[in-house]
Amino acid sequence: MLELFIGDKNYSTWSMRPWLVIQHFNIPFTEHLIAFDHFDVDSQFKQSILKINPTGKVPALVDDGFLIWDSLAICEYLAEKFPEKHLWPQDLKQRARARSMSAEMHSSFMSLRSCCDMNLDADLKHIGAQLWQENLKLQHDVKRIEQLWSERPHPDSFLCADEFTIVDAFYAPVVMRFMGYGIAVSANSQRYIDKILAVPAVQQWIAEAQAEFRFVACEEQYRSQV
Ligand SMILES: N[C@@H](CCC(=O)N[C@@H](CS)C(=O)NCC(=O)O)C(=O)O
Repeated sequence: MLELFIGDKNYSTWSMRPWLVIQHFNIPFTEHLIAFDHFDVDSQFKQSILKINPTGKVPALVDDGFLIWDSLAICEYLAEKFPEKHLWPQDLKQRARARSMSAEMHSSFMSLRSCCDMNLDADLKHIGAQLWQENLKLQHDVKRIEQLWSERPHPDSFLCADEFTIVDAFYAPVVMRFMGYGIAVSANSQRYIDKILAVPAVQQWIAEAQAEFRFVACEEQYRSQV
């Protein structure tokens, strides 16, 4: 039995990625949401997740007692466990490209990640406009992402295949950030954004984030209590 441990859907981008994959590909799993309070060692969150994952982070996947941690390793494990579901693109080169892009997401875009936290509940367009003026590194991150998105096989395809694959799950939280902070993108990028927003698993994540929303101060750079 697969058990996926995640954080608050409003904030947790790393949880969102494997959750979208497991949900989109209809893989049976049990979800355990470990609510964020803060990330100090004495937090409720740490007390709970440390019993499952010694890194003290989400996401974590437990398969009949066997732990897999880190979003990318979890997606790789699912791809190997369910080869018939084609979680990566079937074309060799597109598969390599999808892995390159996922790894780049995993290790880059520090400005976007640090100043534009995902916050599905918040409209932060005024903050986004200000950040855009002041932060050249943010502009650089967005430009690189738009370049990657523009190189998809067809304007109407997902990033590396006609179908949604792991790499799209890796960039879905970027779509959420662009929307929340009102980052203006090209018509071609907007086409990809619309495609991601039409994926039922993405819609479900957003709806559940809204339904379960809790204000978590340490995840809110730009808002005080709502
Ligand atoms: N590289 C890890 C990052 C995991 C991560 O940073 N998760 C955040 C939640 S989105 C977390 O658990 N933070 C707790 C902390 O930093 O103490 C992955 O891809 O899974």
